[in-house]
Amino acid sequence: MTSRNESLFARAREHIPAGVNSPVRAFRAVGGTPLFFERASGPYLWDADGKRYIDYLGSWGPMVLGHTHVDVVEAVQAAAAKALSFGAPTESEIELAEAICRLLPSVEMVRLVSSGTEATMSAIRLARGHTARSLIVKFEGCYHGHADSLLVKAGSGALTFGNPSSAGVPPETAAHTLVLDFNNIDQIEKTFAACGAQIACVIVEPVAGNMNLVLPKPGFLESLREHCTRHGAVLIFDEVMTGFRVALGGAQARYGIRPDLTTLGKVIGGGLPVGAFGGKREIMEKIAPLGPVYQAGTLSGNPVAVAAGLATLRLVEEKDFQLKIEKTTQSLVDGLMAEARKAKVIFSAQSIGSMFGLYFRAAPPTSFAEVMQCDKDRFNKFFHGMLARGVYLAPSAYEAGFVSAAHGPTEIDATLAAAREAFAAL
Ligand code: KE4
Repeated sequence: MTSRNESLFARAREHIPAGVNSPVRAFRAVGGTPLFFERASGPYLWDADGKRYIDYLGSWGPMVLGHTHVDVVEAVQAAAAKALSFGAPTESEIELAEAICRLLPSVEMVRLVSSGTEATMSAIRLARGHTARSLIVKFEGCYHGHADSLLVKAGSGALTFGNPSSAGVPPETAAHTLVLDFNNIDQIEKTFAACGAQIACVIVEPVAGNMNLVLPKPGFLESLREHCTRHGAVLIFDEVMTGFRVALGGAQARYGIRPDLTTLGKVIGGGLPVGAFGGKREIMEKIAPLGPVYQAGTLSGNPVAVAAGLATLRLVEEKDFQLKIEKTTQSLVDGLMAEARKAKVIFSAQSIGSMFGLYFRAAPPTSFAEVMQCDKDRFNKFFHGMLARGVYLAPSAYEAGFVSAAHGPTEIDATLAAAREAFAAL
């Protein structure tokens, strides 16, 4: 009998490319039929066939509180009852800007947009306008959204489908993007020595989450800060995923590095479309209409989306929020490694804040090359083994996983029970 997921997928493919509005949702890397979800609550999702799953995707990061948190839903309902959109300034946008600047001291001024891609695209243009330079530096396997300049050896869906450098990006555009190896300090030194005076910016995921989870090696982020300062290049921390996830103040607080610009998304919208870019006042004042770098958006700072973001940040900054969610995430990772050991499966895992990485490799990878050594086929089998047992992981071996504040011992125990069987079946 055809499940509703299967019939919806067939219908979706009629009018939506591959049946999805974002490639990595299509299950093409892991195989099988993507689940169509109908509702969510706390740590749980229910699909079109009414089956319940423990959710470790959290909409790719935004749902740090868990789904449909009452405070967020009520804030959205109240905002929507007053207006859906003005296309004009509102007090709530000031409140969100003030919250971001308070929680991220490196951010003195911030502009709200509607996605992480808009945030990084705008930050890159701002860095180029501020420095009057064209070259940008990114790292292989890092994903910063789908702006042309950044779809060069990108991570996430681009990596998942083996087309890290997208078609449609003119060679002359890609030529301005230098791609280095994440965690390779020697390459940073050589690149800046060779063309430091032409580099507008370095954009980095301070903790990489789009080639699976890869942590920065000691000295890596420090080296970026030192070389950008010395050569007058803008250091952009893309914290769309890590912001309010790896620490309340983001990876920049955890690692004690002060970037010049920061990009945000996901959590600051609480599930609704909000992105942001911000940083040093002297740079941000180059943005139109104050300065010559143009950037705009019809729904930037949308009152309903901002209400969801504000309600989320209020809870995220509550005392012990980060500590509790970090402990839950660590217990998941420790438990999974214990189950893999019992099943004699070559597996490793790690977490930082409420992000985690699972690897069918003896030790967590520290570079893109080491990520490529992970056994992708085994991940895919494990993914489906967990899905069949009611646990929803990211449908790609090149994505990080996420725990929410709504996950507790019940969910962790159920997940480990499912993993015990899924490891045994590999
Ligand atoms: P969006 O345009 O998707 O809101 O943000 C782009 C982006 C920028 N920077 C980082 C570090 C990101 O992780 C992302 C988006 N993340 C992916 C998942 N790894 C979004 C999922 C998808 O593409 O559907």
